[in-house]
Amino acid sequence: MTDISNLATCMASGPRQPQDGDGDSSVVVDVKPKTKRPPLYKVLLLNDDYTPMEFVVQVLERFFGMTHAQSFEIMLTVHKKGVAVVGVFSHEIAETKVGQVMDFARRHQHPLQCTMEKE
Ligand code: TYC
Repeated sequence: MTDISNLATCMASGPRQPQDGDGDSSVVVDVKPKTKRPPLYKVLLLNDDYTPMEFVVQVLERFFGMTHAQSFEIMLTVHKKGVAVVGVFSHEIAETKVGQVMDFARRHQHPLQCTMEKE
């Protein structure tokens, strides 16, 4: 990083420093940018033998904003492969989605499982 906006000037002084006439010496050092993108989390839906397909489709429509056709497609992927990523979110949003799905499934007495993992 050599952008001038990312440089810091350190003032040093002492008997053995090279002099620039004003009694101090200056050293320009590179400073790392400190902004980092927040980590993202995949929300996963897991297959089971008991949750009705239409319930899973409803979950995907309701909590992940998918159309009926998209929801049906993802539901079938989970049914056939065992698991699918249904969205990628910040930690807080992913946690909220997982909680909403688990709560909705529990209230309807279905064993549907939803988890999250760091991308
Ligand atoms: N395997 C379920 C059935 O045959 C359907 C299902 C799909 C369940 C996706 C969970 O995440 C799931 N009724």
